[in-house]
Amino acid sequence: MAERYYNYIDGEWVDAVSGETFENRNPANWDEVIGVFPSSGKEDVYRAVEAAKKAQKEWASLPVPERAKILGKAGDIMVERKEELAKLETREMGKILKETRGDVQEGIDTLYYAFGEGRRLFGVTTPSELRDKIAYTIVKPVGIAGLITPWNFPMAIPCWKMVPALLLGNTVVFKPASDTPATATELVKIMIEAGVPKGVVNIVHGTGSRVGEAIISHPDIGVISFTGSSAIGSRIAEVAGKMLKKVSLELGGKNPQIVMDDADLELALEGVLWGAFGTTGQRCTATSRLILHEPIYDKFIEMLVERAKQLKIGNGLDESVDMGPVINEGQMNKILEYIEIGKNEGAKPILGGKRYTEGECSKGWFIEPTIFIDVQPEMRIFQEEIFGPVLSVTKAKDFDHAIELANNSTYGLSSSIYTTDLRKAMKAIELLEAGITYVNAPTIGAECHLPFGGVKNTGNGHREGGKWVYEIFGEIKTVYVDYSGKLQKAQIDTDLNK
Ligand code: UN1
Repeated sequence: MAERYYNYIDGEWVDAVSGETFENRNPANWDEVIGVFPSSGKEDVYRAVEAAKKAQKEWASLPVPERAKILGKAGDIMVERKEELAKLETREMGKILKETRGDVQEGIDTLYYAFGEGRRLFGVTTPSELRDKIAYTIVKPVGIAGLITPWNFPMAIPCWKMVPALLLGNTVVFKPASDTPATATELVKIMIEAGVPKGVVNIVHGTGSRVGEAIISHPDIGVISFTGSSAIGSRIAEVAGKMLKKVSLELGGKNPQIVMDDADLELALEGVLWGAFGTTGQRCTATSRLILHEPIYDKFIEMLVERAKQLKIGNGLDESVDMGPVINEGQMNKILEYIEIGKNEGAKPILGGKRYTEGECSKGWFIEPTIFIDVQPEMRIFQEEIFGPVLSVTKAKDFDHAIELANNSTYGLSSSIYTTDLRKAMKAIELLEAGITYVNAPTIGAECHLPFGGVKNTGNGHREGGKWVYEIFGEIKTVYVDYSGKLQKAQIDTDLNK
């Protein structure tokens, strides 16, 4: 029997008002049902918002270090449960255990970061232009945060959002991806066990079109944080923007790795294998474009194919496997469609390209690591996010051309250059249009205490991670204290031109 899961609203585990449910299955073995979840609608979201509203003032009135203590405790619980959570995550999402352990670890790191930040949350103190007056800033919560999270990092990304939201004193209505609702539920259970009071964290399961829409259009939700596709992000910006909510969007990527002829080719090879085929290519930071300097083009492709064809595909619970399935049948078909598009556009497929159905893999949604060479910038497989194990390789005449190719994208999340020439590395850092640039490292692997986000259509200017995420979930209050005992007129009493 599959486990039965519920929404958590106002401190109670409850079904959807409609009583409808949906199943969540293992992408490596579609026969295995992980759990049955409430398929919620607008009325469930409205109940969750009501609960979040009721709980918010009390929660915000706690001293920040008190809230931080609860988050630190959640970190301790997650440490204890790390292995079990990683296994659940691999079963529901497919990526290999090594990676799901990393995903849970990122959740832990985010919780411990918040634990420390609870005793900082520094503002600015600055002299006033007037005598006997002081000016400084404090940060207040927005109120209720609506969190809509993707399936590719089922623990880390919900933590990136929920943890800072809570630390600042917001209450939360959380809609996880319907492909990974079990891991999300475990996060909520951990928060409860750590001592988060009722109504502070509410989880509502269901589809984007019903639950997501209800969240983004609810007038009482003041801030929306979303990670997912640019198409949905743009829809959220439209609805929430019109209602003047704060909106943070972390969207698509088409991340390039450049390899120059002076690079350590072995290192660059390890980098691209990890960047392109780690998480089965399903990261918004995944390396989906490889830009090779002409003199090493043929040699590097040979090295790459040799290694990529050895990647072991299979169930992520098997420690010897390198690459798990893609998330569901729909995604698999979309990726296979892109592979057809690439062939029709005239790119040359040199590895993979097919669904993989050997042995047990016939029960799941597996795709071979796929490499196209001779990819031109006008092709769709160069421009569009595929979100699967498909790498497009393009030749660059020289350094300037490599940068030009890398920047030929509507996205700008991550980027990477492999070179041993300091001048080229520094120039690339300056010129690459991306929120993140790695030097001699792959495009994936952001650390939770640094800003995470991108330029162009990758987002709307916000950064998650570190202290920067606190700008999303906080409202800054500027405080002026005048202790002169008289009316002082800024800009008038201080006119320096007088
Ligand atoms: C994402 O795919 O949405 O830097 C985020 C990385 C991960 C985050 C990916 N830590 O690859």
